[in-house]
Amino acid sequence: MEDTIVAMATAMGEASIHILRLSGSKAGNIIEECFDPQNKERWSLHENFTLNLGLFRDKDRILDEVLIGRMLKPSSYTGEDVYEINCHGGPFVAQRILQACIHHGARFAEPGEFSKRAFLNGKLDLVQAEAVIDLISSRTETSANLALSQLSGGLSDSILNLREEILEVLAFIEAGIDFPEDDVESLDRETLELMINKTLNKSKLLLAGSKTGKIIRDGLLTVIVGQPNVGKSSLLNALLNEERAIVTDIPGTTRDEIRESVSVGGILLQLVDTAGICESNDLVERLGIERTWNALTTAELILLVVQANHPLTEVEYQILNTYSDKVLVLINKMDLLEDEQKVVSINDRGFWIPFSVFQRRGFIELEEEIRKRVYQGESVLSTDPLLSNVRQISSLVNCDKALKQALKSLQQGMPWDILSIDIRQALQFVSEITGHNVQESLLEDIFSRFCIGK
Ligand SMILES: Nc1nc2c(ncn2[C@@H]2O[C@H](COP(=O)(O)OP(=O)(O)OP(=O)(O)O)[C@@H](O)[C@H]2O)c(=O)[nH]1
Ligand SMILES: [Mg+2]
Repeated sequence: MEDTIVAMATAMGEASIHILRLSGSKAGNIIEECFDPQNKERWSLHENFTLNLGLFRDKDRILDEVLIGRMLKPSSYTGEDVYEINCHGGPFVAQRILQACIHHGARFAEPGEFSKRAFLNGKLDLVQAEAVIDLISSRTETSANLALSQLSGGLSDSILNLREEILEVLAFIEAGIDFPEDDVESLDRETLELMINKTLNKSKLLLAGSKTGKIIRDGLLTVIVGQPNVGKSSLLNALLNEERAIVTDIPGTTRDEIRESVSVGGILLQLVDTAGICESNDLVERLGIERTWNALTTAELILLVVQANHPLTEVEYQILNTYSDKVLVLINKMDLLEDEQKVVSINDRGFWIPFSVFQRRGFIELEEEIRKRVYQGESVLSTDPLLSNVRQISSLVNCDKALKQALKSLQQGMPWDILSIDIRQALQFVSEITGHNVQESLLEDIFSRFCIGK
């Protein structure tokens, strides 16, 4: 019999209420021993999903007046009998109730143990369980929506669908293995090739969407770069809507990296403002510039700020040429131009936006361009079920590799039992995503990242 577990589900500290969660076969007994319901008659009906007012006591000592939610198996979150005790806020009251539950036979829950039980009891798969953590930690509306859509099972369905198709391929191969190689009709080979290609198309689509999903979940590492004094820190401040970085008309104002995150068009940008790139004899400034160059290599998006009334410099060309596919050029200080035709020419070496921090010009275009890049034109929709979790993506990559290997083996005329090895591997990898086939150590690893009480 599983232990009965208890934990605070709300964060410690003073609050209007705290919620404790109790789950397991003894949960009902513990509550019976500690709870005096106000409406005894209704309580004794054992109705599911009810809230009940009463006193919580440890033997003769009354600890608090509480509201108890009763959620009985199998329809509760964990699939076991669950009671949620809403007590008055304040860590002292909650601690006393927690201790009373322990005295009466519960034990402290490990981090994520409620969700782990939900998984083991088939209430959630791993995609949904990991969506729970993402939902709790999401910081933009888009990432919350993505986590919620994963929680509701849309993504799991797509993965299960792929798994079903791989199972069909395996069944087809295994039926073929029963016959000597020569008897296998070439028609069968063609059918098999079609079947494998169909699974590959599915995994390709899911992988394409996962690039967007990962950015929605983790944000886009965005480095603001340019020569001194072009308005990089002004841009950072404008995006953040606060005077975060020092702005002056003295070149070389920013010397160290400044990191902040902000949502632009629903996409979380992990912004890095950097020291302006130039030749410098100042040691501190030189070290700052070195950091700027390093930041460019890891950036997922580079906002190259250039000045409208200056021609492009060698350094700016260098950045454009080296990182062309991740650079977006903002031609700042357009307000200084008398004649807009004089805008610097950058010869189509990337996308550029006429910009002015002072006039708040170009911000909408910037937002649109970022969204366009993240959503890969419109080939990925924000409503698609997207993979976003690194673990899940890496399992899908491995599944995709195994499928490609199977296709190659087939085309090279390998015997079918060799093919079945590749397909079995693909099946193992796709099963890991939802948790159809996982090792205990992976589960421990996943659920230990949850908070206590979840
Ligand atoms: N006219 C005009 N001036 C601007 C604009 N944006 C910024 N500036 C001014 O340009 C000067 C430099 O701005 P910063 O934001 O400090 O420039 P920076 O690129 O961070 O400079 P460093 O940190 O020295 O590399 C300041 O005086 C700003 O007020 C703009 O859109 N138009
Ligand atoms: Mg600056």
